[in-house]
Amino acid sequence: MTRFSYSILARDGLARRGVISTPRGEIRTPAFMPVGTAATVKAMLPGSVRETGADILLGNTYHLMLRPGAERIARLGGLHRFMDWDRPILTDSGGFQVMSLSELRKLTEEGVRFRSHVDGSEHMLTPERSMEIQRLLGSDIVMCFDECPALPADRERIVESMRLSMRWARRSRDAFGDRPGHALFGIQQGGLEEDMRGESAEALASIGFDGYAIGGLAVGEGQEAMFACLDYAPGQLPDDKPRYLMGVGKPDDIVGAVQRGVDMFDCVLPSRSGRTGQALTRFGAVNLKNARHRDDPRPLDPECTCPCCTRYSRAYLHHVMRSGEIISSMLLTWHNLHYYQELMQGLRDAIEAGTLDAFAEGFHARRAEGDM
Ligand code: PRF
Ligand code: ZN
Repeated sequence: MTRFSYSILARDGLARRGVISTPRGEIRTPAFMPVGTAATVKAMLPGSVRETGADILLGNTYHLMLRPGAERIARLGGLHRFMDWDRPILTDSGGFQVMSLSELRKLTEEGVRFRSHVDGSEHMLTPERSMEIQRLLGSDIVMCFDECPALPADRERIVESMRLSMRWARRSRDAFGDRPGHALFGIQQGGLEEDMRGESAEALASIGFDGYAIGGLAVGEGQEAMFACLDYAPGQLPDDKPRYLMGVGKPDDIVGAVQRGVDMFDCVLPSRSGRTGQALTRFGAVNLKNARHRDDPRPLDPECTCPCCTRYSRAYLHHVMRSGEIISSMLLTWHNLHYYQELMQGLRDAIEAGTLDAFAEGFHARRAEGDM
């Protein structure tokens, strides 16, 4: 059986072009993972998500444990079967979503007790329960149970929270056990404090994981502060394992993070903004609800090969968006995910060719020109 493995195929500066091998298929890195929170990438069939070029999806412990329940999904054959996606799935561990979505949270050494945002029922998540849920789902890449403080936060709060997350990382590792073909990723915390990021990286490396995430960023600090942290954080993590920047980000965040040595990303932006009429393109964001598109026969992006751009006019997209038609979400989500995957392919090709800086310059120049 294929074990979980990662190999670096090429480097350009700090950036890496690699491949993660799993029993469910390969993940080309740098990789973008579309978000399938509730066992669906909203408005897309799994086959369509694959057609955009996605190798792996992200699922959420928090949402699935509340509805329809991890044990139910396990009885129905696991998450891959349930949602009809047979390639790799990475699941987040729940702690981050508890903090942002649930009510009446109580954080202790043991874990976090909270009320469901769905029906108000009471639940407890611990590192052990999170590992069990992710096993029941059949996740290929399991994330450690961690805590992520919102920024700005006091240094003392950041330090205490990071150390708690490192104790939880140890418990996550112990509870996960040895599961060939499945991977467990540790999550670095430590806010914007370089020494705390360093302490966190050392704690994780000494436990030993199949990959390492950078958590606790994109939580209100802004791109400049995030990049300042990414100037050192990836380099503190083991070089020979994939590095995953959680919940990031906008296209320019991804380009900058790849240049700083990050290999994996996830973000709701392309799917969520598609549903609100925002298209992400080579020229930046385009709002299809804007009246300037009403009579425009041109495609959204004449160079894009997605079904939205090859078959429909801006006028049509404007009309279905304004009318609240379901196809508007389908088409714009398709385009946005296609754009993200094409960006990742461009980054991978540029790293292989040793032309990443020129690629990034061209990327920024086209966005500066703006929409046609
Ligand atoms: N931890 C976990 N999931 C996350 C984050 C984190 O810090 C973030 C922060 N951007 C997004 N998703 N477990
Ligand atoms: Zn398109």
